[in-house]
Amino acid sequence: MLYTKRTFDYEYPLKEADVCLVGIPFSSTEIGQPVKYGPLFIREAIRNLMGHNPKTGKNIFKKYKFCDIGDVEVVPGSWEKTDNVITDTIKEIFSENKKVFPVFLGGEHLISLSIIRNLQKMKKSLTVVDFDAHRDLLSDWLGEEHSHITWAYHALKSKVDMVQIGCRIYEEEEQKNFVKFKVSDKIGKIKNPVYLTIDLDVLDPSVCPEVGTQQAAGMSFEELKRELMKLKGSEIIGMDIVECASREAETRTAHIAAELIRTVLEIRKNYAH
Ligand SMILES: [Mn+2]
Repeated sequence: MLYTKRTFDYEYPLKEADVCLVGIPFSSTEIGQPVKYGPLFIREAIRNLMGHNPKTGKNIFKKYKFCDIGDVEVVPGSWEKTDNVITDTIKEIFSENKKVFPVFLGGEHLISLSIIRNLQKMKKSLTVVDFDAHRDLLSDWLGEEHSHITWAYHALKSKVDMVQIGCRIYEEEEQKNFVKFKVSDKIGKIKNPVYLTIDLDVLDPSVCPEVGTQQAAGMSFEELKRELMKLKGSEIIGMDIVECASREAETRTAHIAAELIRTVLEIRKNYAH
């Protein structure tokens, strides 16, 4: 008998899993706090997560089969090489299991660009629902195209629809791009498959203090949950949680991240397996 501790009490092989965790500890274009330990400490918080939610009566650990495939081997300093590695990993995941729901743990927000481009190729139409204090809609930053504050601009150029919630500071160029690409700031009825990306800085720094770039006057946890509830009935095909800058275990930011994963898994349309 093996007595070992993993992220989930029981882990299924990827082939059989409903949900898989994928860490992407990329932290190379960050201006503020480094975020490379996000996956490590969010995993630690998931280990402490209770499955049963007394408010909803649901228990995600009974409903879903989980697996944790570990961290993608990122190439520090090279977005192009890291993008290739993420692309290969995503292809491999879906060739093993077409229906698995991937939960990506960042890492900086730029990782979402790679994920979105890959999902868009697979799905043809895709709506990205982006929770973030920032629009990330600059075309470049100091001459560099690929950055955690330009990813959304480049995602829009690959023809996805986008909804941005919680943005509270942006440059004039970002506002122009917001209008030009017809980004919405409300979650309405979404017919396309949805990819959800949550930058933890959407929450107020009093709720999530350890993030790449703090921004005052953010959402409360309850406000964010209410917005997420509007996705009930949408076909959410994957998600990420990015910009967790925790540097030790048991921080409130990592615990909030774990709780958000639970919230999304509870509201997914195909909850009842
Ligand atoms: Mn962001």
